[in-house]
Amino acid sequence: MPSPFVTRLASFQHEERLAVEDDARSRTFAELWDRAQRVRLALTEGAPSLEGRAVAILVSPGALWLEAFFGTILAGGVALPLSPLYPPAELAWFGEDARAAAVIVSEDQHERGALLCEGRRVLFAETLADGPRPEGDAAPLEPDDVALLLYTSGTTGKPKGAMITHANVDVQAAILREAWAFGEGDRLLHALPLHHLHGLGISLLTTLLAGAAARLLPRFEARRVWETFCRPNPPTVWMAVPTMYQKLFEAFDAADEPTRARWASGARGLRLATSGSAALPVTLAERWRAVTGTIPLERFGMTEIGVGATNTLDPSGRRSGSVGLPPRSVEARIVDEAGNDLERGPGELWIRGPSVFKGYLGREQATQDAFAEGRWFRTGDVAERAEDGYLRLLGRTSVDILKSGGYKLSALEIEEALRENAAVAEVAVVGLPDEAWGERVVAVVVAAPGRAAECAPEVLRGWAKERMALYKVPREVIVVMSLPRNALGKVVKPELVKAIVRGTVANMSRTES
Ligand code: MLC
Ligand code: AMP
Repeated sequence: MPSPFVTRLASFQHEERLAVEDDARSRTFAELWDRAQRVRLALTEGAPSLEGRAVAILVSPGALWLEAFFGTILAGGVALPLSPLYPPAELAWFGEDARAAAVIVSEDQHERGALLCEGRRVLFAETLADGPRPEGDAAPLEPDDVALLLYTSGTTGKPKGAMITHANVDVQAAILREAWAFGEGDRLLHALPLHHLHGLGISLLTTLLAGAAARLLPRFEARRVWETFCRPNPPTVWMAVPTMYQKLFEAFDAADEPTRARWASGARGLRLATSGSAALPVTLAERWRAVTGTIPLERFGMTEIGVGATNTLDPSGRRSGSVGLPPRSVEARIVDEAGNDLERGPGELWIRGPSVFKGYLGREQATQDAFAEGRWFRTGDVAERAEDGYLRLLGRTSVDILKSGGYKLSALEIEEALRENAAVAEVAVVGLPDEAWGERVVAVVVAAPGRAAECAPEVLRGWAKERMALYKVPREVIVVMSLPRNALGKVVKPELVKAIVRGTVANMSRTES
């Protein structure tokens, strides 16, 4: 059976409708298909297929990004989208872990990607589609072939590459197209990063595989988003993480009255505004209602499972503080620690369905551990179910998984990186509740003898910025004499969080960024 993802994309290949536009370029579906075919030839150099080899994509968001992405897919490659927010060494690590055979890079990212590019074929996004068009339509592909690799942080060490298949991509788009009534007339305003499922699968591919158009902004900027709501031919759909709503309201509050009235009127033109990746505070939902008349549609998802629950498209069925019901063909269970079903919970949420991923690349044990019998995926989220089935998320089973601005972060991964600094004798990374970011990453550090100066917040943050994605860098560093540990020597993180909130962490010097 051919790839349903490619078949769906191919069905739009003669459409002269707009598919994507950015600040510099626009492409119809026909142009996008034609250029992706040329990228395919550039990548395969005439071979029938890349045979599942990974292609790293380090390209700024826009039409060129999509050409590189679809070209990789049509070539039978596995797309590995990478973020320009990563420092060079981490980019290189992803390339190695995924065994990327080639890198597609945009000129503005070339310097950052130099280490990643070393020893690999390098193709420039700007000229990649300039060559001839190949014979035939695509490499031979099966539904179960891997289409993309999305790296996600877990409770152990380094991030893991989640393998998402052609069938996963296609069915996820179909489920959301149906649940959210996407049609060819829709126009998505897009400002999410493209190396995660929210920005790539849930918003961009759902839109394009519905035959609808996307406008990609180079980055999220609150004023720009409001203004884009108001332009001629305005967007019909907006998808965001809660922190974006927070930042939209900060800009709104800072604007003068006529501007606010104009922005509000633009936002009321959207037929759908969604929120996901982290809990949407009720206060933000209510502010959006005050401006537009409805609360955003909140839904729950995860890299490994796609969308696991969604509120209704009909605003009257939406419930603030709840993530709604599993969409068509997705099943949810709430279980206790022994894996027994609980009617209402709270307990761990398990998900099963056709959008659930294939496994973690090269990590068989982690893949096995992630699933319970019957291919139920253990989300690690704690949920409870209302009488009518609506799900509410209460937190995570692990204190070491944090969510900041919608990014999932591993406290252990950040600790490991900080421990490489010889001035850091001990470190515990925790998430503190934060109105704007959901959780704020805080590193509590014991300095090595005589090296406290190197652990001063701005010094340590500066050091960390060279080594981890900017959004992983602790926003706050607290230097203490010792960390609270239990009898087994394990840091008691809940105690630590409470002590920080109360301001009673012993002997500390504390500075915020
Ligand atoms: C930026 N910074 C962050 C951060 N984003 N720090 C912590 N957490 C974050 N999420 C840092 C910057 O590096 C900078 O550091 C400082 O904060 C100020 O940056 P900013 O300009 O105010 O932030 P901005 O660039 O506007 O970014 C905010 C944001 C971004 C909300 C737009 O975080 C974002 O795009 N989040 C989306 C994450 C996402 O897509 N998650 C989906 C995962 S998939 P300094 O030191 O320079 O001051 C998933 C499945 C599902 O979860 O269901 O959706
Ligand atoms: P990621 O691994 O980056 O895909 O993040 C997935 C995690 O984001 C989930 O396991 C949840 O913890 C969290 N998440 C996603 N959507 C929501 C939501 N609407 N409310 C609360 N948490 C969410």
